[in-house]
Amino acid sequence: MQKLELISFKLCPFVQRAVIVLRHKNIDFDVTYIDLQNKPEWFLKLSPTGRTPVLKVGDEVLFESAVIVEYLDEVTPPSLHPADPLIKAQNRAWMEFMGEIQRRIHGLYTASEESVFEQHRVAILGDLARLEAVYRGGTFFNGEEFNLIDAVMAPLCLRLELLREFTGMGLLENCPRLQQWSAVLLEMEAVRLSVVPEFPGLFRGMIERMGGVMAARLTAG
Ligand SMILES: N[C@@H](CCC(=O)N[C@@H](CS)C(=O)NCC(=O)O)C(=O)O
Repeated sequence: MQKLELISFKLCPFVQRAVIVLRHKNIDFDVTYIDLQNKPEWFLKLSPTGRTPVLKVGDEVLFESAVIVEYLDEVTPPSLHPADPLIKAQNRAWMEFMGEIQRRIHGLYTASEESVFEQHRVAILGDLARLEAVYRGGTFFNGEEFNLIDAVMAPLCLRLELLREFTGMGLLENCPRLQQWSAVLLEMEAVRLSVVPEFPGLFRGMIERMGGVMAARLTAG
């Protein structure tokens, strides 16, 4: 396989998707961290969107985390997708949906007004309830095997868990099946090793720096 280099930002949930797949499939890769507040010139030349993740495959460039994880999965069979085309397509649709939830969670950190914060919170609760309703109830989303959709869910679970720890806000409170799924995912080695060890502190620091409604809810510690 060609040499892989992942361009990462330590707090990025979309990068984390790719790292989980890389780790789960034992794929060799190099990682280069950048600061998104201060994007290097070389990164802006490489990335059409100016966003992480970017995966360099030899001299070629891939961007968009969904495309990156699908590529990684395809070049390292067996696939982490379910074989049935309809279930696979449905999984992809829910993976997109998870990206939407992630964007709303970002909206929670950045909201500086209670009303905006509340709008995001209610929307997230609605989205999570929809996901709870379609969850088939095995160890993982499709049953007993870890699939790509589980890799995409894990970064969300990590953030929801840290928000619960740091602010007491339990967004999964009414979703027992998602809670169980989240606990399984967060225990997996590929997930634990998909962020830097100092991630919880960095995450808390990011919320503090935003200085919004979420920052005001951080409990001491
Ligand atoms: N749809 C993109 C989203 C990536 C994304 O939003 N990355 C964020 C960091 S988590 C970013 O690079 N933000 C910097 C910017 O938008 O300027 C993907 O799935 O890769």
